[in-house]
Amino acid sequence: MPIDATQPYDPGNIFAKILRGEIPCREVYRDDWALAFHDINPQAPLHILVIPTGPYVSWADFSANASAEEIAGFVRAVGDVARQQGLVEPGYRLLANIGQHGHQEVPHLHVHIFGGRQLGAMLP
Ligand code: DGP
Repeated sequence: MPIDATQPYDPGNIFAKILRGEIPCREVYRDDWALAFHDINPQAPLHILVIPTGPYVSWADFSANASAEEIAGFVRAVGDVARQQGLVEPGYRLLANIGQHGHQEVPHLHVHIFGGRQLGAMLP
């Protein structure tokens, strides 16, 4: 079920539990600003989720309320993960589902990284 992205942050959400180490994940990257791990239901040969370490529901929440340092650190981490995974060439796709119309299911901001094969043209 897609979430209402205007809800207050729920510290019991599944990605908050992963951040706290209460639920395991296949981690590929962690720093002060971001955690990256393999998606449990991969839609491409490489499907990684990158989440900010801070408590942000959505892009609107993050962009309005995170510090410039958090935003820069998160954006840099997404690029670093793609680079570390060898995706810069031949390329990859970033996707963030936000709120009900975006079909966001987990109420902690996350960016999907898809790669490892030729992806199709993106349709809404
Ligand atoms: P969405 O909110 O629609 O952008 O997608 C959420 C993604 O999170 C979906 O691709 C599946 C993934 N996911 C959900 N629960 C878990 C989990 O417990 N572990 C991992 N690794 N991924 C999860």
